[in-house]
Amino acid sequence: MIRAFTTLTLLLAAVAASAIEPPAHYGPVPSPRQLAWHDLEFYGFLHFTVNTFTDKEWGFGNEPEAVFNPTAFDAEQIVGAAKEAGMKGLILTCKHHDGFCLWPSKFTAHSVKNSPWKNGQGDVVKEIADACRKQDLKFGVYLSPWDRNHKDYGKPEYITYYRNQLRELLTNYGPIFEVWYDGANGGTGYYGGAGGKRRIDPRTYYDWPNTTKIVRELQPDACMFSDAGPDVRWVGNEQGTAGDPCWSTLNRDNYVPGLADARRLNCGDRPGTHWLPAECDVSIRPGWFYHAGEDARVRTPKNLMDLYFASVGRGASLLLNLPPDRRGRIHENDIQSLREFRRLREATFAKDLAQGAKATADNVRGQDQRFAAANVLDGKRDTYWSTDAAATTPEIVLDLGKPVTFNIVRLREHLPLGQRIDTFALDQWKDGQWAEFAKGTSIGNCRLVRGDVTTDKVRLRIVKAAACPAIAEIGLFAEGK
Ligand code: FUL
Repeated sequence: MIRAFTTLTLLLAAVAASAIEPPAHYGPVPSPRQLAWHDLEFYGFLHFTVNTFTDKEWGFGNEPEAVFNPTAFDAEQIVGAAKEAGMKGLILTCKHHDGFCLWPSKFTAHSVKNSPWKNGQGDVVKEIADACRKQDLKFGVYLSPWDRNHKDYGKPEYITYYRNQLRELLTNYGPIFEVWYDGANGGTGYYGGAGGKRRIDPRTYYDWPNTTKIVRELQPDACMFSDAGPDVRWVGNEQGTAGDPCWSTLNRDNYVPGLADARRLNCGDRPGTHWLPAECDVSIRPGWFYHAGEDARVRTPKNLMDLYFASVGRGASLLLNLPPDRRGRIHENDIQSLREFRRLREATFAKDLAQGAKATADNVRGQDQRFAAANVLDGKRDTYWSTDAAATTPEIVLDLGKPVTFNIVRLREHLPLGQRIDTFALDQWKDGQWAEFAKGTSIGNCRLVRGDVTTDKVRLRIVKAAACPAIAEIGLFAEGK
């Protein structure tokens, strides 16, 4: 009898537990490829072409192939510098606006194959892609839609050329994590010797939907970047700073590559029609390409740290450009700054001071352990604290057990359920009562909040949310020195 009763109780409990569904998602949600991209957070750009040797930022398109001749090209050194900096991937300018190709494309003579470098036998794309694979970095490609060298730029034939080149890059160099479409286009150029100015309509000329299909077919896991995505959006400036707020959602249909409303891209749209997170592209030097005259103008580690807070810390990613020099290596000054930047990040984030705290919430979804408050402390992004559907302004307290000093709070939402929280506040327990020390808007993938605090209890209050929260992480850190 007792056994039957126990079995029945267990059965009922199991039924009740399984009846607690995870919250329904809110608004647009990330695709699996976007989720994988969100994990990267920090990766690099390599701007390298004839400009490196002509001291220009935008080549005209008439540069002789002979100018491309790095004296000591070393892909392992370039990739090693990125790896040592803690970058998770590298995107190479396989072809910039000048049209010179860093790989021996079958479709043009304007490439490394007609340069003196390695007697025309070299392939920069292959060497960088191979070194990335060897050093466990992801590899991405930049193929400028604007081509100031090609005779057909502005005509339909050029679109065929562009797609042929994209196919080469997407089939011959292994897995690609990101394809980067630059919005700059149309203007003066060499254009096969014809010269003059060519204007295109960025809304129609490139026929992006059909190019998207090619990328999806050849590299289904690759994210495509442009002013309008479709997977990752431009942040609207080249200073490395996302807006505050910076929503990961956008009314995408209002945009095409090359026709951007920079101010809106900086902040995103809420709720937005698409999941389209922002990427902050910025160079470690004033220019995108290497100029010896800028050797003393490399960003300082402290400045890079500020950029990290203004990009990754606002839910975007940081795409930091490292320009290889005329040797074909990353310059010593850049390496020094990157090393120190890495050291500062590690000194800051290696130790989560919230570890060991006790988390309690005023509401836990269905009282189910799967949605427990403690999930915010387990270091996993796929577990989260959530509440009953009606509890959209709950609070969660971390009891640290003793006074702890920190000046950074890291928050993460569980992205597969969408960006749910509009506004939050953070309180500390002080003199026998709660005192607010910070508040903010969007959270998304990551929100870094700065504020000097010493306390034994921290509270996160959800002030406004479109749906009950799903918080994956609350971390406390002390900025490294
Ligand atoms: C811009 C280009 O015009 C720059 O040269 C650089 O490549 C930067 C990343 O994007 O639009």
